[in-house]
Amino acid sequence: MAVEKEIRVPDIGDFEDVEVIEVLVSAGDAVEREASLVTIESDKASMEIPSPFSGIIGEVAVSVGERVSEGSLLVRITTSDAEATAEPIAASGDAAAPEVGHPPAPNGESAARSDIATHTSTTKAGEAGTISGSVSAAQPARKIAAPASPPPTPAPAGRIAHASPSVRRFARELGANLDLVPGSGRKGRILKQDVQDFIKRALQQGGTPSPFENVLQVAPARSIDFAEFGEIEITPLNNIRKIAARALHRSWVTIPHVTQFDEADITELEAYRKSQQAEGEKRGVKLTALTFVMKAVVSTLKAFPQFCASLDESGESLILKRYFHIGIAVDTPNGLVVPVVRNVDRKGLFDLAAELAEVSERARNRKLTQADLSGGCFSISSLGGIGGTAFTPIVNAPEVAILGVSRHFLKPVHRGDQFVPRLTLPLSLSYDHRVIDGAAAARFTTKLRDVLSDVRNLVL
Ligand code: CAO
Repeated sequence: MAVEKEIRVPDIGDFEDVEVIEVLVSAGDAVEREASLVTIESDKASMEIPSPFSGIIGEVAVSVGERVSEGSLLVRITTSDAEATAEPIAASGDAAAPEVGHPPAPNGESAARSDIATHTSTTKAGEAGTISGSVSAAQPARKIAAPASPPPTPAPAGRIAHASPSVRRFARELGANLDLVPGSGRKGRILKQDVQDFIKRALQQGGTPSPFENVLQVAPARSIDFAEFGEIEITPLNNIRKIAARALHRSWVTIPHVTQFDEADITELEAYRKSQQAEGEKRGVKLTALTFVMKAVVSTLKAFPQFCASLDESGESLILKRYFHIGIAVDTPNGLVVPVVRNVDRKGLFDLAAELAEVSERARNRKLTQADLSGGCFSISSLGGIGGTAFTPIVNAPEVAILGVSRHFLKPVHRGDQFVPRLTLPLSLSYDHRVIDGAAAARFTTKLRDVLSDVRNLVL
């Protein structure tokens, strides 16, 4: 037999008179036990109140903006007898406020814990003061305290998605990146409807709504008959170019790039490099500036681990790598390839130079394997042997930064009361601004410049 029950705000600790920021159900909705009914938010925390029963919502007694305290009526629900007797809470019959201090139901407990774990781990900078958790009328609500040292970190760049745990869960299930979903709720809060609309729009655009794709709508390229304007020759692109083109295009449109420029004084480094030429000839290797740059990059990566990292697929976590495999862009007659030199931190300069020569030779002879091309942490693209003063390399995703090296030149540097010529190496660091702040990038190139300027850093 069906019975009507009232669901009220359970014990929410010290919170009183907190605002209802979302009502997640309407009259007539069929809800499962543990489904979230409303979200309430104080200045310290937001919480969802789940239903202790499954059933049909009869009346919703609160609306957004209303203030509630423990015992306030939220909804009336019609549930089956079996449901009502199976539920483990003290509230019974026409359920008044839940019993304070009632031992939690084991299932409810674990469900709530896993919920909290998920939501706190996905809470972002900028939301640091809002810790979300679920509370159940089946147990005294646990207060989810705000962090002891609160100051919410300002968003690194752009908007920070503000959404309740259930909306986050819903977005996660559908693969929608909340950072891209416009929020129509109060103060830009993202509602379930916003996620639904976002997915609908993405589907209408004919794509799969994955976190970083299909955010651009561009008109298709016009078909042009260039022969109308003069003589032409059509050369099909080889596979290397086609694969590189896809990867480069994807990185270019999905990664917000910024490039930081700097210059390193490599006068001493160059003198040392020249002093090692005879030794290099004996060993049959050419020690170019690039080998030193590789070592200097690793030493800088150790100081700035976020540059030796990748975003996970969801874009919600950063994977820091504790190994130092460096991709080197190699110019080949068939196009650009980026083989990876492994464990650069563990290799000496001559060994690295020999490996660099060997891997670039194989690249030019199309002898690289898939293993040679995978596992990189950070890439270097050196055009120093060719020319140019600076360029903006494209991040080699899923890496988060790439260093461009241009041709060194003699720069008059003012020292004491005169100008002295210093050999100067231009550096161009492109980085993924989702992961790396401009200040961190400037610190990175400053450190790199310092390491390169003092050759002892590289040879000791
Ligand atoms: N400034 C001035 N001279 C430089 C220099 C620099 N920054 N870097 C290298 N050189 C010199 C070298 O000392 C060498 O001089 P010598 O011939 O007099 O000995 C000459 O330039 C050629 O060097 P290299 O290119 O053979 O060797 P490398 O270690 O510097 O680079 C490799 C190796 C494989 C990275 C390079 O050959 C290459 O392919 N570069 C192109 C990378 C590329 O295409 N990047 C763009 C990708 S984005 O489109």
